[in-house]
Order: sequence, then C-alpha cells, then structure tokens
Amino acid sequence: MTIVDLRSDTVTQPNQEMREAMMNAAVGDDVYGEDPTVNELQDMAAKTMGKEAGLFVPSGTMGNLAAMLVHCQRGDEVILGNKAHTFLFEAGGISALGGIHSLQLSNQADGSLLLDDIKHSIRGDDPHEPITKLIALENTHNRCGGTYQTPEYVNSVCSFAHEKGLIVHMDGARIFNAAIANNVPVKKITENVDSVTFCLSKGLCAPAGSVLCGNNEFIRKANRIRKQLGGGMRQVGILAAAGKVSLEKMTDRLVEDHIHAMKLAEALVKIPGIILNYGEPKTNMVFIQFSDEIPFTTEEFTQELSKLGIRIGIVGDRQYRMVTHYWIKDEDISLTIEGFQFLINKQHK
Ligand code: TLP
Repeated sequence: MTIVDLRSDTVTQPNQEMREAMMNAAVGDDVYGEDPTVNELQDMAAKTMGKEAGLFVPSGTMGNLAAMLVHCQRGDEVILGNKAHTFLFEAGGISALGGIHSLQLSNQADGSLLLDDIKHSIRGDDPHEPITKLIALENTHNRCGGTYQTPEYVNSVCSFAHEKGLIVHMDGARIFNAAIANNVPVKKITENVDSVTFCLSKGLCAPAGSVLCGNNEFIRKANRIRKQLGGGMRQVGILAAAGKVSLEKMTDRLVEDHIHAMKLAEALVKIPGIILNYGEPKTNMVFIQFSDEIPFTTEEFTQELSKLGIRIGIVGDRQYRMVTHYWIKDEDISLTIEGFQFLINKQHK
C-alpha cells in the first residue's frame, strides 16, 4: 500500500543524491572545527542568510535554545508570540535551562507580532521587573497555519528593536518556504535579524540538522552553549553533506509543496463539514476543522484514514494538520482527497 505521510515535513527521508553525498563526505572531528563538510555547510548557510557565521546543530530546538541562551542571562525577558513554537513546543527549554522569562504577545493572523504591542511590552528600569532583552519571531509560522511575514515587517521590528538596544532572533525553521512565498532571496528576510535558526530536516529533506547563523562573536558563544547542551558532534560531515544538497537543490522546489497544499485545501473545503482553520494555505501547511456535521471523533478519523495509507496530524479537537513536502506527489494529493471523500461520504450514508 502506498503511504502518504502528511503529518509533517519532518518525516522527509533523504533522497538518493543526499545518500550518495553522505557516503562520500569528507569528515573530521567537528568539535576541533576540523570537519571540512560541516565547515562548508556552515559557510554556505551563513552566506545564504546574510550573516558572518553559522553553526551546525542537531535540531531546530537546539538552535533556538542556544541562540536565546547566548542573547539572554537568567531573569532576562524574551518577547514572543503565544503561538510560537519556542513557547509551545520546545519543552520550556528557555525557562528550564536558561532561566529566561517569556512575555507572550498575541500572534496576528499572519504570525506576526504587532509592533505596537511590542512597544508597549518593553520594560522600564523598575527593579520589580525582568529586563527586556530579546524579540523572537517565527517565519514561516507553524501554529498560525504556515503563514509568512514579509521582509518589510521583519525589518520594521529589527529597526525598532535595535533603536531600543534589543536583539531579534528568528525561528526560521521553514525560512525558505517564507522566501518562496515572498518571492525574495532568503537573505532579504534575514539580513537584519541578529540571529536565525533554519532547519535542513524539514522541507529541505536532510535526515537531521539545523544551522544557527549570526555574527562571529555570537557564533563563538553559541558554540560553547552547543557543547554545554551536549550538541558537539564529531564526524558529522556525514549529515552536513546532506545539508549541503538541501541548500543547493531543495530550496527552489518548495514552490511545488505550496501548490500541493493549495490543491489539497481547495478540494477539502468543498467537502461539507470541513473548514479551513486559517483560510487558504500560504505555504506548505493545511489546517482543517470538522464541524458537527461530520460525526467522526478526532482519533477515529485519523485511524480510518491511516487504514487507507494516509497519515495526518491531530492538532486539537477535530482539528488536523497536513504538511506537504518533497515525497508528496500529485497522485498523493489526489489519493488524500479521495480518502477524505470516501470516509466522510460513507458516514453520511
Ligand atoms: N516542528 C515540528 C513539531 O515540533 C511540531 C513540526 O512537525 O512542525 N521551529 C518550528 C517553527 C518548528 O515547526 C519546529 C518543528 C521547530 C522549530 C523545532 O525543530 P526540531 O524538530 O528540529 O527541533
């Protein structure tokens, strides 16, 4: 049976070209800074993001955590969104490990934070209060529906922050999807943020790894934090080799995933009882909700669908997420639409 796995773009497996690059990778001990493939990947990543340096880290979570631990001392405050991945899904690492206090602002429909809200959140010199240090953005924004923010918006936050002596970090796990959606080189979105994490292991298909980018001094400090967190890896050029293929070959094709997400959403919304939670998909994510018209319970539906070989993610009560990626082809989108139609029609009879 064909398996159509739409639970996330994290499920992507490396393709043949990556596997060959991994097999042939030149390696060394990266904790000594001697892995040539890691060094190449870090340089490529930094250049692409418009930064001085990059650091290969095992995951997006570690990239975000390391960045925030560099930027903030214990008791400092980060301003972030109430739907930010860092706030919701990183196991509270910034507080647990960094003693970093968070102030959550309402994410707007496009995943942004209102500049006015940010302005009103900056702490004064009152010793009762934590010290505002950092603003964290997320682009594309996962729990806002895969929405994206524009370079103009990001630059406006950066200008304001820098004027106030604050730092801006971007969780750019899917920053290349944002670049495609904005139709700009990724650098245009990232050039003014102080640090950015992006993931190789999501839509870019590498088996693991993210890169944290920033200036030389920041990366020097982040390297020490990565060691503290146990993320100093050794002959990891094996993984970096796949990451290089990600950057060279996998970014431009993300547009196909966006087209697939749109095609899927357009068909699903025609099924009575299905609502698009965040309107039309903006990148590679489709979030849907079942109205009472569809009598399946949340889990029942995913179980029935998986019997047809289709896997989707549960994100709430009768709410689901589907993420398109490299291994989802035209026919998989058709199969998914048919699967939904078949199960829902069957129940209506
Ligand atoms: N997101 C995963 C899950 O954790 C929810 C997914 O399936 O979407 N930032 C953003 C915006 C993310 O979506 C994710 C992963 C991360 C950071 C963390 O990346 P990893 O999984 O590499 O630690």
